[in-house]
Formats: sequence, structure tokens, C-alpha cells
Amino acid sequence: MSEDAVARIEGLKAEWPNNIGLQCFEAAYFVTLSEDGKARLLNCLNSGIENPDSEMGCYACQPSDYDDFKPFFSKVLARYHKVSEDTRHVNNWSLDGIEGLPADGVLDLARLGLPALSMRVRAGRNLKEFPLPGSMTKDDRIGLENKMMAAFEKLIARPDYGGRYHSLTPGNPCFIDDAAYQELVDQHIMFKNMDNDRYLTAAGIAADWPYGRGCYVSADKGFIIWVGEEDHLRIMCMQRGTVLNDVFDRLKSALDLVEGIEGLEFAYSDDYGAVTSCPTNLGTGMRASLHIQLPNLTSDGTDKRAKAIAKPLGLSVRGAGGEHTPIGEDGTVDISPSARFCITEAEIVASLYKAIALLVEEENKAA
Ligand code: DAR
Repeated sequence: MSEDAVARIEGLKAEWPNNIGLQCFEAAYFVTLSEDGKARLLNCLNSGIENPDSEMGCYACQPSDYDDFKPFFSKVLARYHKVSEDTRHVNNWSLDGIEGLPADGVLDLARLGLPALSMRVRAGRNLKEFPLPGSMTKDDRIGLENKMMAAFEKLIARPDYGGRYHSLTPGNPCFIDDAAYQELVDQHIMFKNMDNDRYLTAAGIAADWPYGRGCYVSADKGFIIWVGEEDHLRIMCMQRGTVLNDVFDRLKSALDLVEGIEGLEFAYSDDYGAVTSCPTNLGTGMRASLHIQLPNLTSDGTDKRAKAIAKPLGLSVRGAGGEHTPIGEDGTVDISPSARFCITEAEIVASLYKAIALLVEEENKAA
């Protein structure tokens, strides 16, 4: 079985040079693994094999995969994140010492002449005691959800994070029907049906849909935790406003609060920081994003020009509905720094503040 897989990967390599997982796979390393190791590494690569058009082409499926398969993942991380193979990630939420920021440390978009925008910062986290989503059984997924529902009981009564949990699991006491689910998706609160994502399906991450999936939403709808998406948890704070610190600081407080709940222990690697399913998110698991209208740079109805301008600024452009979605009719796009790994949390939010000013300059020039 594994000889066939190796032959298939080697055959795909020549045709798909941009698939990082395939390109970093080395048969000489693979043959040194145990039978269990070979099966685990092929599991990590399955999405990229079944979807050779992938960019990353692999996902971790166990919390220890990055460390257990370091000869492979160190190459993947070096190629995607453009760092050295022996690099180590450091987490840091303090803005102190970061150059080019306002002296008072307030990252107020109004100072850049921008109006109130939809600001969102999220961090992916996984619990150490479960397999990652790519290798979870249906019982694992329901067990994770039940564990998180018990943890949410600690949040529900709080004035700052109080809210309620919505479950997609049939028979769950917090179960919501399709209409209520779709309403939460339309409000950009709940994640989309994972069965429609061929990458996550081939990775095993979408398996058993919709069991073990749901989201916790605070009363003010500014604090949300996705349960059972691409990572066990996607913890996010969102707010319409101009001060990036508001969502950044609230997320840090929320992460500390959730991680402090008895029985919850996040998966970390000494070398790679917070463990996430996708190597693109490893380290911080953080995406800090703004929804901003760029009618001039998207005047041709596509995000091509916006992406060409944003990429050299270290920014990614997504549709208004997130990854793999179209731009908004009014030219609204989702802008976020591309870097997640070997950059601190503080540097991510600082880079968003500094780069958005340059992007807006280009938008105004394109008028
Ligand atoms: N299609 C996958 C996506 C990788 C990055 N996006 C994530 N993790 N949601 C690929 O390998 O290109």
C-alpha cells in the first residue's frame, strides 16, 4: 500500500510544483519510518494527494505530528513561511519595542483616515488530549463538544463573555435546526458546511459532519468560539470600530480565560508554538483581519489587482465571506497579514495597522 502511495506522490510531484506537501515529501525519509509512522504521514498528505492543486497540501493529524515528523514538516514550514528549517517560534502579545507604531500604542485606524470597520482577530487552538480533527473519530468529536459545553458553563454567567452555545449535533440539548444554522452563517458567526470543502474532506477534518460541531456566541456577538472546524477551537473577537487594540486585547484575555478553565490544556510544541491542523496557521494560529471597501482596486469585479498590491505588503485578500468566497458587491474584501508563524501575535496586529495605511494609499491612487 505505501509503495503505491510513494509512486503516486512521486508521479504528482512533476506536475504540481506548487504543492508544498508533495514537494517536501522524500521517499528516502519515508522508508525509515515504522509502518504506523508511514500510515500517519500519508494521512497528513492525503488532502494534497487527492487535491494536487493545493498550495500547502498537508495537515497535521495528531498534536505531536510536527515534532514526530520534523524532517518533513521542517521543510514544509521553511518553504511556506520562508524561514530556516531549524527555526523556533516565540509567542508574544506585547506591542512594546515594535517600531513604527504610535507612541501611545493605540492602533486607531481613524488616525489613518479610516471609518469604523469590521475588525476580527482569531486564534486556532487544539486540546492536547484529543487527536487533531483529521484523525478524530465520531466519538472523539462528540466528546470534544461535550467537554467544551461543560467549559462554556464557566463563561455563560459572566458579564464580559456571557452567551450561549449552538450545536449542530442531532440530539444535543443546544441543537439548532438548518434555518437557525443558516442564519448564523449569514451573520458570519458560524462556519460554513465543511462537507463542501474538498481539502478538509480529503484531510478527514470534515468527517462525521455535522456531529461535534457548533459555536459559542457571547450576548454582544463580539466573542465567538467555533467548535470542531479545522481546529478543535477557533477563538475569535470581532467588533465594528477603529481601535485594533480593542479586539486584540479582548482575544488575549479570552484565550487566557478559556485556557484557565480546569481540564482544558492546549497543544503546544516547544519548537513551533501553538499546534494547529494546517501548517499555515502554526505558531500563533492567529488571523487578524479587517473588512474594507476597495471599490477602485476591485473595479473589474475581481480581487486580482487588490491581491497584486496587497501581497508585497504582506497582506492576504479574501472574499467578504472568508476563504474561497467572492468579493462583496460594494468592493468589500477581507484583508489580513499572511504571516502566522515565526512572527509574534503583537507583530501580526502591528503589521496589519502599518500595511493597511499603504493599501489605502494605493486604493486612493487607483481612483
Ligand atoms: N487548500 C489548502 C488550504 C491551506 C490554507 N488554508 C487553510 N488552512 N484554511 C491548501 O493546502 O492549499
